[in-house]
Amino acid sequence: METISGHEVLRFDAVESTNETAKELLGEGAGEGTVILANRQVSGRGRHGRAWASPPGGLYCSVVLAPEERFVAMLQLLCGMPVVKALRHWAMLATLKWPNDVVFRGRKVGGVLCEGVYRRDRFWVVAGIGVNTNAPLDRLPEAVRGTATSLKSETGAEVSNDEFLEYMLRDLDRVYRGHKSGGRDVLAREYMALCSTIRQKVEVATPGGKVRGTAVEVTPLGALVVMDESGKRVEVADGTVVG
Ligand code: BT5
Repeated sequence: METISGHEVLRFDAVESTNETAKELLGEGAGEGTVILANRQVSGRGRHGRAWASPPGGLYCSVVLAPEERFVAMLQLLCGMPVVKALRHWAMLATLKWPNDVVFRGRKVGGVLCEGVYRRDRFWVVAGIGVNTNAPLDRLPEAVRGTATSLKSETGAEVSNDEFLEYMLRDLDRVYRGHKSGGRDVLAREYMALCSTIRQKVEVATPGGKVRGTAVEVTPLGALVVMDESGKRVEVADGTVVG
């Protein structure tokens, strides 16, 4: 056990999924700020039941947060910002693809899976973050390889996952504190500045069908606003940008 930037970091070699470990530990008394870190995941998860390939070399962590439930959608988006900031610090000009894919030249380098859970009579969010820092691309499944990249393959330099985590957690602290104290409008603007989906023509797959148009903004509650072909503003709360 040790502490990075005020967080308690619990380290594991292999877990099924750091999000699952975090949820188990929440049941056993873990609290806000606990970080679960693993060298690899046997069944790392993405959003909507998708998988997250987690070979050794990448960074796989989950952070326990305790936000107000009604602001969770925006918090999910904001959790991608520290990843982008850290990648930029290590010379990779990554951006966010709404909601929280981390991409570089159209290839995915990281992702965030936030899950809300009730434990010990209150609501928590487990923010799972995966980054291909030094993950060897040839260890990713073939279907993913063509659309993925890593910090190491783009910059040629191996980064210390501990240093990367520390940088990320420090920025997450800042974002999380701002979010809790009501600075959500400012953070939404900061998010938009890092988000390459804004001003793009997009096709968004949503639970209610496809939405096509131009992405114009992200609301302080985290929805993507798309101006469709007829000029109507459509707010998309949950979805995946497919084109
Ligand atoms: C995400 O889902 O991008 C969220 C990924 C979150 C992973 C972290 S790791 C720590 C924590 N514990 C977990 O179990 N999960 C979190 P989504 O937007 O659904 O993207 C998933 C898609 O990304 C897959 O369907 C693949 O196409 C692609 N993909 C999977 N593994 C990848 C990888 N390592 N690098 C790049 N792309 C990948």
